[in-house]
Amino acid sequence: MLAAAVWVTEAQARVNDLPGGPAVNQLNFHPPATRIAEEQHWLHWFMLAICAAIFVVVFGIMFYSIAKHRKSVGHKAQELPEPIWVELGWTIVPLLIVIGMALPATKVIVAQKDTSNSDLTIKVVGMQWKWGYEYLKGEGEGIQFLSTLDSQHRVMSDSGKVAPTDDYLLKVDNPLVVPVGKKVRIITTANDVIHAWMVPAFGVKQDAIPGFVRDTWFRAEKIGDFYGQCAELCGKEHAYMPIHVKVVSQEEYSKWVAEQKKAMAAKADDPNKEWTLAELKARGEQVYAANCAACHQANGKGAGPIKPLDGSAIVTDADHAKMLTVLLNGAGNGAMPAWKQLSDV
Ligand code: HEC
Ligand SMILES: [Cu+2]
Repeated sequence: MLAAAVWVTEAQARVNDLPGGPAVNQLNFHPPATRIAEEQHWLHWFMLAICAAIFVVVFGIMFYSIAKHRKSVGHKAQELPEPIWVELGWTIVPLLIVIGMALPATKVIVAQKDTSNSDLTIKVVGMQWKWGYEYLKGEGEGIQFLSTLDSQHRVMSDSGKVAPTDDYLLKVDNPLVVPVGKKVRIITTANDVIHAWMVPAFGVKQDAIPGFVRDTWFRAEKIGDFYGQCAELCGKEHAYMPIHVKVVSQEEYSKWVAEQKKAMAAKADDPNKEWTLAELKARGEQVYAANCAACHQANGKGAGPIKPLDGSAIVTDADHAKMLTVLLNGAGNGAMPAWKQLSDV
């Protein structure tokens, strides 16, 4: 009865399809949300059909011949003439098939690479282990933020007790917001190692390489939420850098930009401000909760190889330069990430 009860409650609390993300028992690609993704689907099935047809014909003839003309029923090996038309035939027909597949594929690849005339340009920076977004051009220019995995999801993953969650490990604090129907150029690069920015519903996957700049683009045709993940093995928390793109209407986008600008203006620190200790503490608590607590724990005690900050000789040292050096450059071969992106305050 206990087992049955567990089974029933588990059946009730099931994971459902995530629109714009993975589906339960998904076999095909994500439903496309851009023209490019649609073309990719078409190419995929087109080529699969050609390959399947060739497979059936070739193996059909082969197995038929093996079975029907086997030695044990009296067939003898035969010397065959090699007429030129056979040689030509089996050279030209495959060539035509290959060309027939390469032409439509090339058309799509060229379209995929055409990042000209974009309405919006966004720089995407891969970091161990989060994404940085910076709106470089178009409406929203100047907006800049980091996008990290929702801390609740990390707690679930760390504890191994995962409640059925449709967007498990795909939820972020700050999604990338873009307007529907606009051409968005994405410029990728990285801070530390190679990452890749991938959103399957858009048919987009682009490596983000330190010291290099690559680009790709998409024009979302549907309003909604779309999900992806880092697609280049980038270290132990590779699975914890999801991508969430929110496609909204033009009006909603303009509203979001206005709000974002206001929030940024409010957050911008007055360089002449004299900070009181209480203000600095409050500010530090926010920064700690958002960036450090995932590893060093909310109580600062750390865990395993993650050194405690509470009582640490480096933290309590009168010479703060030591602590700042760790903070700016990281430590333990990157186990403690570098935090150059934090503001001076
Ligand atoms: C990805 C996990 C991770 C995150 C996030 C993280 N740290 Fe660390 N931190 C570490 C590890 C691991 C060490 C130990 C490094 C070593 O081996 O020396 C460390 C060491 C430190 C030390 C040196 C402690 C000592 O006694 O040597 C300080 C200071 C520190 N971290 C501050 C921070 C602050 C402030 C933040 C947030 C802005 C932060 N860390 C975020 C993993 C992390
Ligand atoms: Cu990555």
